[in-house]
Parts: sequence; C-alpha cells; structure tokens
Amino acid sequence: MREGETGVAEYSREEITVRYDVLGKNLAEKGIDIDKVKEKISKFTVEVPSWIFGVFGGGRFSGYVSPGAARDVFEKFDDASFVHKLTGAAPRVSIHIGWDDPDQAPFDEIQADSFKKLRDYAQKLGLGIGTVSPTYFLEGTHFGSLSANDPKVRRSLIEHSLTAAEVASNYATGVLTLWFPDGSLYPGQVNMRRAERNLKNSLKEIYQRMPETVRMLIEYKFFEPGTYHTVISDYAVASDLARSLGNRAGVLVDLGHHPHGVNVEHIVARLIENKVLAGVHFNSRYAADDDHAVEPNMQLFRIFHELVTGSVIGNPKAEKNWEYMIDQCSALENRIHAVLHSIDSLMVSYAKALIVDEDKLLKYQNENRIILANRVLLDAYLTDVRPIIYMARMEKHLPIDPVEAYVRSGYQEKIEKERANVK
Ligand code: PSV
Ligand code: MN
Repeated sequence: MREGETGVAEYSREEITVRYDVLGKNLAEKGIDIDKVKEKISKFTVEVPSWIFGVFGGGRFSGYVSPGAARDVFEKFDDASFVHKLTGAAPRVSIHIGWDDPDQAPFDEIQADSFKKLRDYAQKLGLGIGTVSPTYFLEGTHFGSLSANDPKVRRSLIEHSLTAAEVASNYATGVLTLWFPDGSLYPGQVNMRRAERNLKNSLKEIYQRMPETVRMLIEYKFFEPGTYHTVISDYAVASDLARSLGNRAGVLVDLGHHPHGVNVEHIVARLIENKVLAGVHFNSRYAADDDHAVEPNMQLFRIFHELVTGSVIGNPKAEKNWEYMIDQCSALENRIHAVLHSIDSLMVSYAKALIVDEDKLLKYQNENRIILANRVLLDAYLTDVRPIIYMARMEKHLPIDPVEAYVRSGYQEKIEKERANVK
C-alpha cells in the first residue's frame, strides 16, 4: 500500500486480491458469495447530468465559472465520456433540452430533430442520451409553468414538453423527467387548488399526446423556488398525479428535495410495494437542496437496501427496474472530481446493501428482537466493501481509484487550457 497523489491509499493487484479473499471468507460465513456481489457491482450503471459539466451552478457566486467548464453540449459529452472511461459505470447522460440544444435555438423554437446530432456524437463516444428533461424554469415562468394562471405560458410549455418527449423517444431511452419551479412565496399569492388543477390538466394533455413508448417521471420538491408552497411538494402529490395519468407515469425521488428527518427509504419502499414506476436523483443534502456530491452515508445504504430487497436494482426486467441518475451541481468544487466521487459512493452503498445477512435479519424481525435486527444492518454498513469494488474495476482494466486517475490524467489541465475563454 502507498499513498496516492490525492492522499488516498493505493493498493497493488496482489494487495487487492488478498483483501478480497479475506472479505470473501468473512462473507461466506454469512452465506454470501462475494463473487456474485462483485458481478452485480460490475454491472451497475448510473446516468450523469449534462449540467454538471457546464457553466450552470454559480448561484450567488454569479460570475464564477468552474475552471475547464464545458462551453457547449458537445464538450459536456466529451467530459462525460472521460468519466465513463475512468469508471465504466456512466454510459448515459441526462439532458435538459433547454440547456442542451445543439442548435441553441430560441426557447420556443427548439426542434426535436436537432438532437439527432447529439445522439450521433454520443454514440461515437460510446455514450447514449439518458433521461430527457423539458426545461420549465428558463423563461417567463416566474409565476409558474404548467400550473400558471396564464394559458399562454401553459400552452408554450406543453408544446415544449412534447418536443422533449419526441427527443426522448427518437434519440434517447424514452424517459422524461419533469421538475417544476411552480409554487408561491406568500399565503394568498396562489390558489393552491387551481394551481394543481392547471398542472394536472397540462400533464394530461402531454401524457395523451406523447409517443406511446415514452414514460414520464414526476419530480417533487418541498421548497425552492416556492418558499411558502410548491405545487408538487412531496411524493404523495407526485404519485397521485402519476396514478391519475396512467402506468407510463411515475415518481422521481430526488434525495435532496426532502425536509430533514424524512424517512426517504420508506418512500422508496412504498413506491416499490405499490409497483409505481420510479427513479432516483442521487445527491447529498446538507442544510438543503440537491447540489452536493453523493456520499456513502447510512441513509443512502438503507435506500439501496430497499432497492436490493425489493428486487428493483439489478433486475434484468427493465419494467421492474428503476432509473438511476446523479443530479448534482455545486458552485465551487471541481465538477469532474465530484461526479467521480458520486459514482464511487453509489457503488460502495450498493455493495453494502448486497452483503446484508437477510436470513438473520428476517429471523430477528420475526422474533421482534429490535436491536439485534438493527445490528444486522449496521454490520453490513460498517463493513469495508472497497475490495469488491477494486476487484470489479481491476477485472475490467479500469483504474482502481477514478478520482486519483483523473488527477493524474492531465485532462483537467487540458480542458482548462482549451476552454480558457469560457464566460
Ligand atoms: C431541481 O432542483 C432539480 O433537482 C431538477 O431535477 C432539475 O432538473 C435539476 O435540479 C437541474 O436544475
Ligand atoms: Mn433532481
């Protein structure tokens, strides 16, 4: 073992093999086959957001641009392709059609067919376009998008959503992700029932007119930009809306969009139990919001545990599986470090969820031995599963530590030089 450039321990092939074998023996005692866990980790993929690579996200540091930020959507895909090359786990990029139009047409004139060149470019890089978001928060939506009182605003955004649906159907994976900046700042500002009715009717029209192969995931957020109320404040509103539309509509759980203390894994469990179409936007929430890189915390482990035991993640039947996306973009950090770190954290959390001694957990649950059951979960959470991830990477000839490999690659220096004129 030696210390890498980034201060994280680096292990040789031999050391990784030894650590993997030791962990394998310990897991075998619990009846867990480490090679099967490794196979699942090897197959894990997650979408990365196009917006993490661009200039978006300065927030109150407006004017600050992350060094080397991509200047257009093609450079965003170049960066995503490097992330995929280092991790083998990020073959798709989520896009926002308002930000990522290759022709940069005015908002109302964005054409679905423009995205063909992006799809072709992505394919050459070994990537695909993943989920597609209409961009409801760009222009003229300060007073709502699909819930607005003004029918002209709703009409324009219904058509914009249908353009996004066409992009999803023709050039991507056929999944729309919808987030609305709709809400209000003061009691009385908005008639909450009318706003919900407007949004529901707009969604109905989109659902009925979008191509039959397209599915939509409705995202909720309990605050921002509405500080008094948001029209889709929680998963119950999102799932009510989805159910009212039909089985091609579902719920998107963004981890950063909950108040503190919310039991998000229970929401995940309920969606699985009720067979709701769903997906996750992964990120870390500190005081608020969805901007930070994913960390392998206890809640993320518990969420993965629900996805594993609910036979969702890794399920080869696409209709049973969920969509997994990273949604993060914080102001000041190196974005590529952040996304690589997020992918790493997801793999660690998934691996921990795969090594829970489920027989013992069930036994203690049936016997109502509360703390003993809880300790079964903790035992998996506290296990260092990195040898599994290292071994999976080693077998695929990938760098053992993608962040370290990135720092050493010279890619950051290259993009900072090439993109120095970005504003
Ligand atoms: C909103 O906070 C959100 O989570 C939505 O998913 C958007 O699509 C994304 O962030 C980018 O703004
Ligand atoms: Mn999100």
